[in-house]
Amino acid sequence: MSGENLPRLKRALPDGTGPVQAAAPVRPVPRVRIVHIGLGAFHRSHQAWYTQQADTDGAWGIAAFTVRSPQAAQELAAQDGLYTLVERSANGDTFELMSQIVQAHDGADLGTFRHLVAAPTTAVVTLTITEAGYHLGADNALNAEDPAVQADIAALGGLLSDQPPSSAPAAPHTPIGRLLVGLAARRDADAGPLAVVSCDNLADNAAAARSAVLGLAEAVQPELAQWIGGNVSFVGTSVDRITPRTTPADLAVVQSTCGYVDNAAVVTEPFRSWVLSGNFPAGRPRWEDAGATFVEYLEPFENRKLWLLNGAHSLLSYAGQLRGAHTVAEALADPACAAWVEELWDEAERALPDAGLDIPAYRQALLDRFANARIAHHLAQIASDATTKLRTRAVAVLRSERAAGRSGQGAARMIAAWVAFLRAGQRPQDPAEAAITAALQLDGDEQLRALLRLIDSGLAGDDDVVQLVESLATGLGGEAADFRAGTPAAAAAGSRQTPLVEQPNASRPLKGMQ
Ligand code: CS2
Repeated sequence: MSGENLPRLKRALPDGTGPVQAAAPVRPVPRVRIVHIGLGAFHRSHQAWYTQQADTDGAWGIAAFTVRSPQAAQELAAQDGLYTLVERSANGDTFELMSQIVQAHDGADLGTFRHLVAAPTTAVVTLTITEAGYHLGADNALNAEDPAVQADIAALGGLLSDQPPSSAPAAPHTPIGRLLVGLAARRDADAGPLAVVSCDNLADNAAAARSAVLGLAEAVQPELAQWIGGNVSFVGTSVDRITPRTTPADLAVVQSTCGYVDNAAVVTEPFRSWVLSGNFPAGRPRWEDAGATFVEYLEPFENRKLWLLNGAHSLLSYAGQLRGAHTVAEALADPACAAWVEELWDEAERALPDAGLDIPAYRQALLDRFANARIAHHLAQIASDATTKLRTRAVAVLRSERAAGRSGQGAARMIAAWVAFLRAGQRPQDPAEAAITAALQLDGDEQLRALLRLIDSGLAGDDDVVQLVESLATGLGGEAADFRAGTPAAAAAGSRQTPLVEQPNASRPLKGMQ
């Protein structure tokens, strides 16, 4: 179906006339009270979904900004913010028209961003800017050596200065840099306090957001840091909903089922969870009406999710690809990968408190979610930003096991799989890309220590950990070599995958990774 003659998604005009309204009636457009940074698929399947369910009065519209490419904003703006959410279970799909995002903007549109954050009606800023988007170092402080941070400090110095500029000031490019411009405008407008809600997979993401924002503000304008300290409530959250990148085949399914063209549709699993902790000084939607939970102590919930779900994802991503799998479901069907996940989960479970977490049920639910082969969650998508992800997903479990006198092999294998993946010539996107390249020029022990240092300096200095990771990485590297030699380890172990690492040339990227 070409779609040429099908209607486009558009909101109807208030009198019911005007552009084509291509689906179920759209509710009146809520005014903007939430500004979001990071207009990816996950925001559209998670926070936008919760807000739409909770906002029965139409009081909590979202204005969403992209971070890098403006494409998602352009596609969504062309549809008046409307898109279809496809909930894909193991048995079938359901389709829901989403209308909570009422404005979609290019993140480079700082004028609009500043105006919206400074509006007294705006009460909440939500973030899905990825782990790497905070530009924190291994010590969880703003990484002032990061060139993107340095460029933003220079740009913000000009932009926020009281002195008339001698030339047009440069604009910040990092999401935190842009957020700072918005917060400065809110201070200048005397628009009052608001909440900044991190929805990224970082341990204590409220503290991470606070550290990044205050670190940058201190470097640029200490009075702004002071204002933020007294007026911005950093709310922590644990967010969960597996949402792979939308494919052309997904868009075709929406088109043929719904009878309209939707270039911004999102496919997600039925499961969702949102646990929040913190204050909302200017109010918030009743997200609890949509199933979100508010807790005093977030840590056990976020660790359960980060160590079990995200930890298994990272382990499967590198080990699974080395063994020829493409997706999470494929990797989990490989008995060796499945056993490594269980080993990691046993370690993580020992590091988590017993009370109120029902880990056995959580583990079983994860196995069911991962096995949903109708959700094609590509391992290559998960592989990016390893240095920030592994810091959150592996280090605490490894430390906890070692403190108890055990090896921590399950968590160490996650790190070792990344090392073997790099040694096999793969280069997933990473904020520490230059340092990874430099580390890989080194040999043996020095190389491994340099790589470990990018995740956690303590690991790099622990001889036993270095030895353990080396022996695990060497084993996993052998499996990659088996693939190249045509004897896939996973196939030999009874899995049905086709090998992904298929070229003897180690510097060639994996298929589908560019
Ligand atoms: C994944 C997450 O890409 C990744 O690193 O582990 O995006 C994961 O799918 C979500 O956190 C699920 O809630």
